[in-house]
Amino acid sequence: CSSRFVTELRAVLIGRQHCGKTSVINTILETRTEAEGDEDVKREGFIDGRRVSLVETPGWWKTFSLSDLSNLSKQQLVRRISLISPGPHAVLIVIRADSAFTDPDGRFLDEYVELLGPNVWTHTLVIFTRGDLIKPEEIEQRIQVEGSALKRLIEKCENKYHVFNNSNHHDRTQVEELFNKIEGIVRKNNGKHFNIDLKKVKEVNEQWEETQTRANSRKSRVQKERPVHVG
Ligand SMILES: Nc1nc2c(ncn2[C@@H]2O[C@H](COP(=O)(O)OP(=O)(O)O)[C@@H](O)[C@H]2O)c(=O)[nH]1
Ligand SMILES: [Mg+2]
Repeated sequence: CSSRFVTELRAVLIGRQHCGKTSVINTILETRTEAEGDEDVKREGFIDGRRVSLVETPGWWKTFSLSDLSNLSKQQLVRRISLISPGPHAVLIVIRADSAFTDPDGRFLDEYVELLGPNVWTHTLVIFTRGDLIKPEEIEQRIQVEGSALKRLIEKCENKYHVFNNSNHHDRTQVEELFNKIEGIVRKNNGKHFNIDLKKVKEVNEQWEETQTRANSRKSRVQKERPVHVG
């Protein structure tokens, strides 16, 4: 296809816990990983002869409010995004098709996504998971509801969204269609990825290392101070 601007496609997935981020990566890469550890957050594969790198960012619980977003979760987000240096071509916002998207959900998501930078919205696309549990026209109708948080989100993403069914992970058409939409994002941005603010990443990494060092020295102090029982 003549619109192949880049030889490698990099994307990050953002969304609350259990919205289906890992499942989307599994469907795209035809894998079955369930691990949640840090070692599995970046995964790579080849699609249609092109390298694809995907990073899963930390999720949050439905009941989270903006004030719960600790500095630690912000650090984790930025650290994980930095795995996809020099920056993602697409930011995939994952939400469940079978549950309501409320005003607080929208406000939280806006703030979270904008931690990456105010210009991020030209790279975003919404993936609705659990497409198997709803009728396709239902999503269309919900997106059209005037003044709704969902309509606002989709508009911010310049009407780019895709409905996914991870329970039918053999359906490659849905993956091809998703990549056509991601291609659209790449074209619109003239092949340029979203620039990670490297200064911010460096700051976050330094803070992270400081926290780790402090935690480690606390741990070894506690171990030293623990009385040793002999016999
Ligand atoms: N029926 C159905 N279940 C899904 C779909 N996508 C994800 N799930 C289920 O939702 C749960 C959470 O998915 P997971 O990918 O672990 O979410 P994550 O926490 O965002 O990584 C798992 O039990 C998945 O099997 C889908 O498209 N259809
Ligand atoms: Mg996951």
